[in-house]
Amino acid sequence: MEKNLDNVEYLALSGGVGGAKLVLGLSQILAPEKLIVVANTADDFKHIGLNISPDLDTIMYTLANLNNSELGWGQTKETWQFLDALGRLDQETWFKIGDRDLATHIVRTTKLDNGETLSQVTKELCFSLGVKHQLIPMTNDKVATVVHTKSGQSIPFQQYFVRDRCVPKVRGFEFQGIATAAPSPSFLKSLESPKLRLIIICPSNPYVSIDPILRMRGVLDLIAERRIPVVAISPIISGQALKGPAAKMMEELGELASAIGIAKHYRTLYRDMLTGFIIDEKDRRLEADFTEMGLRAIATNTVMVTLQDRINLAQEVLRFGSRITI
Ligand code: FO1
Repeated sequence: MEKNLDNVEYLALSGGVGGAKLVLGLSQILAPEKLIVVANTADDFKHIGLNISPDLDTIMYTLANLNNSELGWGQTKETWQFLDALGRLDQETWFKIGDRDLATHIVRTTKLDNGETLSQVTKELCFSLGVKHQLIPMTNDKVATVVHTKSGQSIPFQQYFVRDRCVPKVRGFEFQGIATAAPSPSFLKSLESPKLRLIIICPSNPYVSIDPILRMRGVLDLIAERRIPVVAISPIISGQALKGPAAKMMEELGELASAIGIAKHYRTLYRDMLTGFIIDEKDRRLEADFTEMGLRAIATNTVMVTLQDRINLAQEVLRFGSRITI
């Protein structure tokens, strides 16, 4: 844990797998009261009667040391008896819910049905699993990503992502409910906290993981008012996403599939919000292009294979953030 007792907070905005890796690194060097993690919930959906929150769960399992490192999602030491039984009952099994993971969805669904908010439920689940750092859903309201494809279809996100394996070519995204969704109270509190020192945009998919968080009512204005550094880490290395469809989406949307393309995306949508950008050392030659854009960028290893890689990147992010003056 960080030794100095500075009264500061760090806010990390994250999607699932890639973001969770950096969040784990941050959690190793920041005390629980100093790190607030806000997760995308636009991937959430109702499936076979259950409320599923994939990004919240991926981060929660990662912080609880329960995540399935092979799959990237779900729990470790998972078994699939429930899914097999579901198949025998002629139900859809494209979305794989493991036996251990099932418990989480049942508890969440029951508590939500009993009138608790997603924030409350997440806090209770985290407490039960021994997660000390603050994990918060971006909103307690329903926001649902719909993928508009080039063939004219509109597909709910998980069907596009899991069932259709991201094969359909994308034309754009819609976040149903975003116009009326309120950021969750703890998210707002964190954005307004005088202790907030740095906002970290995790190496998550900008289109479907980070955009929903930033596009909720008031979020961008609150960030602008704070005048604190906002540092993003590129999820694209040498034109490729380490995991997931970000690079494919960029090509299909006619954007440059590179770290520069990611920065341009954030710049176009969010004006001057971004103050610093971290790229992988393999993209070091792009540093000059960032300078030309008027954006401070540093290159470092962003491929997080080991726990030490996650901690090193987290340290680099905090160091870089502390050097940026607004
Ligand atoms: N991703 C898959 O690719 N296939 C699955 O069957 C699958 C099941 C699943 C179950 C629970 C959960 O919390 C996540 C799950 N994911 C699965 C991951 C998830 O749907 C995506 O990675 C995210 O929505 C994208 O961030």
